[in-house]
Amino acid sequence: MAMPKTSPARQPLVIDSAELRVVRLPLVSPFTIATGTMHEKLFPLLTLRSGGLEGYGEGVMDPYPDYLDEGIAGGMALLREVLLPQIVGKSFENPEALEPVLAPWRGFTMTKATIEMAFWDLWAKSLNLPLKTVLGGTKTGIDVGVSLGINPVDVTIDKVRQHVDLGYKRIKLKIMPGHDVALVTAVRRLFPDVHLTVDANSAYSLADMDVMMVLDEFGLDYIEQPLAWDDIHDHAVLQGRLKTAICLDECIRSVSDARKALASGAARVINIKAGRVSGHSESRRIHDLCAAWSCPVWCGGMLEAGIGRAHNIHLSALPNFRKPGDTSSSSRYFTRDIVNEKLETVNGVMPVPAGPGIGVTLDWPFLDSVTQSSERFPA
Ligand code: OSB
Ligand code: MG
Repeated sequence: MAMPKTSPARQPLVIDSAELRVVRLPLVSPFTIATGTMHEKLFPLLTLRSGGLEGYGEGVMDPYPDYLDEGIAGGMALLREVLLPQIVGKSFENPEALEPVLAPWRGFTMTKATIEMAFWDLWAKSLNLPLKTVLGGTKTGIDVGVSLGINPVDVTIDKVRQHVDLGYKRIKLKIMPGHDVALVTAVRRLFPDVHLTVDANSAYSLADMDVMMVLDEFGLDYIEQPLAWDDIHDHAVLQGRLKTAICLDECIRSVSDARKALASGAARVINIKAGRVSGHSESRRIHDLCAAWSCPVWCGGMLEAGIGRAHNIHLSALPNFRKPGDTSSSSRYFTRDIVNEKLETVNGVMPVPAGPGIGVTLDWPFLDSVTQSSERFPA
């Protein structure tokens, strides 16, 4: 794969200042997964400024550590007290040059991604190139599916029909114990040929082998993260018994996790969320490792607003993103988004925003109206 491992050298970019907000957006409808229900989207939004340019990053951590062991409060503290004071006023030649600032700290991969991705946007803008181009991607549109939250079976069936009719390229059903086999049976009966997957968000254990063996018979493209969020070993045991591929999400937070998963046979597909794996540089390393293992990847989502969504779209332009991602139309999540550009799919294809960096601009007056707190660096 002809992809630069180190980004081209250029004039160092000085980070003049930063602005860190917490933003609250209502969701069009509540989103239920095995770990709970989200009614609104609360997220950190970071702006890095250099000369006349701005780079944006959106944190994907939830208020509390229910998806992974990272929450907004802890991430904000690390950004405020440690990371932002270390980068504001300093210059960095390329995104890799940021890594020494981030690497000493254990975990906090979502917090690190917030800074790292904002810097990639800023850096691509300083080169006057689209983010996808500096990442090594060439697609002009990306295939996407939808992730349907847990609802009564009849409601889910209506949603499947609606999204199949809109041309979405894959349907992912959220499942949990007691809401699995009957749901998939009903959907498969009505949509025998649809590209179908399930996502359990770590709700099962090896003691649920009976359910897993039944799920193995539906021709699913993959079963996403059925077992514990931090247990690659048990997924290897399960994958050894299934015909259906396992796709890991929560278990993969670094290229080292991906190496362990591939080497142990714990997954045959990997979900990359840049916001979960410390940002674009690590995403690209996972992407390349998976390509070497002939393992397809796809880009997951965390109900991102326009900044995170635009980052995901650009990342998905890389060649080994070979399965439809979760980056569906913004209007499925929000009545009004924080960016001016519409991020909407046409027939299951999301156009990659043109222009430098992530190619979207903030709707500042609306953003101000949904900002819960704001801090500046230097103060
Ligand atoms: O497991 O992929 C997941 C949303 C929140 C937390 C975890 C997950 C999800 C989704 C929705 O599946 C993806 C999206 O539509 O952004
Ligand atoms: Mg998932």
